[in-house]
Amino acid sequence: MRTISGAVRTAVCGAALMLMALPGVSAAAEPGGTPHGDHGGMHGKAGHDMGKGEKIFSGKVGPWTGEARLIDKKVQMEQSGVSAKVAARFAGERHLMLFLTDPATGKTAAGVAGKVVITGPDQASSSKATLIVMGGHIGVDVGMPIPGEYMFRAEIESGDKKGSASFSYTLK
Ligand SMILES: [Cu+2]
Repeated sequence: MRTISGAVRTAVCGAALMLMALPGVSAAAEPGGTPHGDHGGMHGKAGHDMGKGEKIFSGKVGPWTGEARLIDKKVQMEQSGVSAKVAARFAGERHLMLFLTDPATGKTAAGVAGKVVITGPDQASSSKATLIVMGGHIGVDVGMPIPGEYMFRAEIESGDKKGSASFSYTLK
């Protein structure tokens, strides 16, 4: 069974999908049907922006205004039209997105980087993942295989600016 330590592994996958999101790199270049190949669509124009998924946090993150959203990847895959078999591979996986804006300009904060520590319902397991820059947000795939409360602590920095936010999500 997958544990939330999977978040570390999927962070690597996030780096791969960043490359895939580059213009000129078509989804056809990916081996079809692999979970990683399916990621491409998620960061395409059609999806994956503010407003997607479920808002699980909004508020100040140091000098920035932040919003965190969680996407159920299995649901998103089902909606994208892939086969039920492919979608089923994403069961228990969520995509965490953190949107940071500069409150003075309302624009997306540039050059932010960060990490997030996720503690699962059993308290014993926690993992730290790097938040990858993905267009208008930073994010990472998170394994959330069992129901219960997950705690997130995000540490964000950009140059000499720093901020952190803690929030939780109860998976039913
Ligand atoms: Cu993302």
